[in-house]
Amino acid sequence: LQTTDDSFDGGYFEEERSSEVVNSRIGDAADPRLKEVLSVLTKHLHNAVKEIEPTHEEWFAAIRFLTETGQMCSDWRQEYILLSDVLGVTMLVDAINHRRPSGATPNTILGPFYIEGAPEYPNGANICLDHKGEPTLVRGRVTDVDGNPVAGARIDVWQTNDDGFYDVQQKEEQPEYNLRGVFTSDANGDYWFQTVKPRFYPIPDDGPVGKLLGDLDRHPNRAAHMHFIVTAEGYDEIITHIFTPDCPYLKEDTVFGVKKDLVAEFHTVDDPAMAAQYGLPNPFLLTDWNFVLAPK
Ligand code: MBD
Ligand code: FE
Repeated sequence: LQTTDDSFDGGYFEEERSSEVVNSRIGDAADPRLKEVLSVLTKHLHNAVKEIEPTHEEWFAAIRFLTETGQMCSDWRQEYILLSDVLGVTMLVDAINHRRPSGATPNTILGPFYIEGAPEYPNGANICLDHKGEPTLVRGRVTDVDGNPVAGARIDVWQTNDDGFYDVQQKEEQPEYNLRGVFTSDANGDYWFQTVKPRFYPIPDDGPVGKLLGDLDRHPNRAAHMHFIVTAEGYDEIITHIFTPDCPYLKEDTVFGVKKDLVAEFHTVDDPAMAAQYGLPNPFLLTDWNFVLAPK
């Protein structure tokens, strides 16, 4: 066997061309997209290792971190999504996939706390079932990019309670489906509901990703937000948030989810007649918020 022959290519490991050696093993029957993905990943991973020059111990620590990240740290959560979130990759993937026409409501991060099957309510209902926090009326219109109302849009909303926890994080303390609900825009495209002003809170930081943030001297806080998924027949699904304008973490959201166009206003309204009309205490907070849907 003439293994020193120049025509024998790709077989031997050489530091200088290490990723090429690895990538040359990919066979003709491989799916072309998989081949592209793995070739690029291998190239950049090898370049990173060449730049970092890890010791064996450091490389093993990296593998241990990734292994821990994949363990279930509660009955429903492992931490790869959170890792992607805090490294900004989730927002980058979203940006690449949702370059919407200007004027349409931008997307932001979905997060780990969405659950399907929240109660469907008539407009005006109060999603805050534990009665803690500052009462807030959220109201607005769903339109297309030309400003025409979109009737029958489905508005799925969820947020933390006034202590900064989602219902699923506190199954003992909070009523089921606390601060979750599904509303439908009326014939004019209008929707409205009652909730409480969201507060900033730390992403779950008891696992490997929280430890990494600590080691990096990064805080774990998300800017205060309300989540929405807005869908309507024929339009691009919107997965988004609204943010409060006065949150100290607005400019340093730990998962990079804040966009300028998603910061709402929360006005104090002192108007007994309006409060009575909506069944709110007086005074209350008012957030006017429209959703603009782009065609599919
Ligand atoms: C959240 O509530 C959230 O919205 C995201 C994106 C990540 C962690 C917790
Ligand atoms: Fe969230």
